[in-house]
Amino acid sequence: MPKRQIIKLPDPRLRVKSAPVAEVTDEMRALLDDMLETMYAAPGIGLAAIQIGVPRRLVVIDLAKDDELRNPLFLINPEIVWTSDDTRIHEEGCLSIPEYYAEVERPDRCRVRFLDRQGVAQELDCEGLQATCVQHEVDHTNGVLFIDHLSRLKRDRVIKKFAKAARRDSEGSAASDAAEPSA
Ligand code: GNR
Ligand code: NI
Repeated sequence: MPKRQIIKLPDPRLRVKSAPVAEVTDEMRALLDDMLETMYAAPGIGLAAIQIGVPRRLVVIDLAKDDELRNPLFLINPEIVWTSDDTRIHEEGCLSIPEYYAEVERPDRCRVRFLDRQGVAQELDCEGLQATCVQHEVDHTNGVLFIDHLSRLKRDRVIKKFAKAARRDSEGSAASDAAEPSA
């Protein structure tokens, strides 16, 4: 089960709407296992397939703390079918937007409908951190990032910062390529 590379802002693939999975096959289960390993290694509490560049509606979540047993949740074709009117504010981060954190207000509770690893339809009522995480991941399957829930000023500032860093990185590698043509 190899670990995969996590794509980062401003990679345009993060804005793609992922396609539903037609059937839960061994290939899909292998992909879920890769996602889980990638998420644990990062480390993170959730990961959507698009974050490893695969535009499929697949999500893994594990909210267990370091000293607790692993408790992975696999969501295939997740769909939020109900949200509460009451909200909560949580400081969110994203493995695709490293080292940036901001408070996001979302419904405190939600119900998510999905297929499990065996392809069986399930519904799960979520609240608190689990509800926040499920909504964050379902957003990813729709090409939506947590920064889209911030003010335009804050969002534009983050996007600019990451675009600039990406430019700097590519210029840096171009410069070192030129400096060491034989390497
Ligand atoms: O690891 C993660 N932590 C987190 C914290 C608050 C709200 C959402 C998250 S999800 C994030 C991993 C990630 O980027 N998933 O898409
Ligand atoms: Ni994320």
